[in-house]
Amino acid sequence: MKNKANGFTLLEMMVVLVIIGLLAAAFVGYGGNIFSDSKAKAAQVKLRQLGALIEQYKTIEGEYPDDRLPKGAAMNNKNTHAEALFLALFDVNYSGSRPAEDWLVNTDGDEANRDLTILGTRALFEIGDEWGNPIIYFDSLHYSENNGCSAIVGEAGAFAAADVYPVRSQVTNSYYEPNRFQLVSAGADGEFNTEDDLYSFSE
Ligand SMILES: [Ca+2]
Ligand SMILES: [Ca+2]
Repeated sequence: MKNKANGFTLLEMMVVLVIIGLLAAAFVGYGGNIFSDSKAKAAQVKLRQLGALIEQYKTIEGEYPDDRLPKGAAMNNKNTHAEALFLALFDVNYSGSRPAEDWLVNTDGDEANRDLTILGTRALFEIGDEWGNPIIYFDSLHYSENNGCSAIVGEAGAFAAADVYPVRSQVTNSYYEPNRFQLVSAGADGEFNTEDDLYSFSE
């Protein structure tokens, strides 16, 4: 009897374990949400920072970066609108600020056929979002249903292509940022044209 009074019964142990399990599950769910929310916030901040670099480009060069690749520069027709922005900001003759080099990704793995940037490689990079997918850039001069970009997203070995277009308001049917530019990120799900996509013009 003495031993029993000092210990736990099996039932008491099970109740304690269940409570610990419930607390752990609640914490993981809550913590997980905080984590993905803060990553989405960081991604939105990155779009804003990249937008500021593009505005600086316009101040220096007198126009926004072209979202079309130089003729014959690329070996494929993927990620063109992301690569064109990269080429503009990393151009040898460009004197403004550039994105940090650790922002760069190359999800279609291509190379330019000549030296086009200040970098010591011909890798035709894209500027990547928080999840390593290319940020697609549209110059308002070329907004059109015909000016889409075939974007490559996904982890190594599981790449998928998606067609991305400049975005219109569903209310007015006119393009957002008609005199500036649009930046589009696939968001946390790594897929373009879904609800969690992020835009330079949204809050
Ligand atoms: Ca590329
Ligand atoms: Ca998405």
